[in-house]
Amino acid sequence: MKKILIIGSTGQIGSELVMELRRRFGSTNVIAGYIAGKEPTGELEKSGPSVEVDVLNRNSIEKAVEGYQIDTIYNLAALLSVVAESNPALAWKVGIDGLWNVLEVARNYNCAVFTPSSIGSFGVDTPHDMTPQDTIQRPRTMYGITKVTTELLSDYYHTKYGVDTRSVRFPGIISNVTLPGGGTTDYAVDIYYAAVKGETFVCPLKSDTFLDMMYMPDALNAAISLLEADPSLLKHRNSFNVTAMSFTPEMIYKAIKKHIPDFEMIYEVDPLKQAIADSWPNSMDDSCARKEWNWIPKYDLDSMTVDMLEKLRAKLNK
Ligand code: AKB
Repeated sequence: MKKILIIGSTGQIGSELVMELRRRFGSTNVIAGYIAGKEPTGELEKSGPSVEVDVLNRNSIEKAVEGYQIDTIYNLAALLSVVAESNPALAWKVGIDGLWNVLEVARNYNCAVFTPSSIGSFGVDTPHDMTPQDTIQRPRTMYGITKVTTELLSDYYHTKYGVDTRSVRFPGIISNVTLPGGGTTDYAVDIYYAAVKGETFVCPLKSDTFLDMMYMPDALNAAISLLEADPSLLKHRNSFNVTAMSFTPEMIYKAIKKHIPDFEMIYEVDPLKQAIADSWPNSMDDSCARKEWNWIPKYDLDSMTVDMLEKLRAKLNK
């Protein structure tokens, strides 16, 4: 049976990934790693073991891996794109020094490692429509620079030391459980909260800005399926394009308005977010993931909207 450590378990992806892994692999086999001040609470805390792990402290990773006999690490410690631009030094430290610590421990203890990359690993010179799996990656944001480095370093540890590293380039992820913090694609989560609360949504991106997106159940499935995939079928490792839908603010607004006809949205474009979004793909080609490990998303914009509105109404008592 697998023994899995999730580093960054209380973040947007981590909080739901822990629960899904516990459902699939058994509660005691999935250890929620957290940093001081971000301890698990509620179901996350009650449903299984947790341990303090700081990616910047190699000993803490080693102690957890040794203590729980871990064979698989999901390394989710990172700053999102907008926050990374306001603190590039910290983004590098957590994203790359932290990854180096994780990879060293993985090399010594023979662990598989999943570290997500992002659509942020692409840049203005990348072909924006149906962005190919293997193409030019010259991001100009610190977030993007750390993501490209993540991909390269993870591949390096695989080819040089045989560490089983695997990764996907996540698009914007939409969920109704834990809010993202400081990303360019956060608007696509915030818009649902505003709609359910009956508020006018102030959109920080231009109406025609296309970005790839994915509903959380598909994102969790991508992370888990890739680590379960037969390694002999993987021609790529770090990192696979994966997407489920591509839409603009106007399109998501209209999808919500079908269910909440009074919903209103206005635009106040944030220049930093817009510049970041303009440098990212409009849509990615994820055919390699589909071919090499049978990646198939379940949700599109309309089915996600139905589920998001239902879950948020229950959560916010609306
Ligand atoms: C962000 O907007 O920073 C993230 C991402 C797409 O990587 N959600």
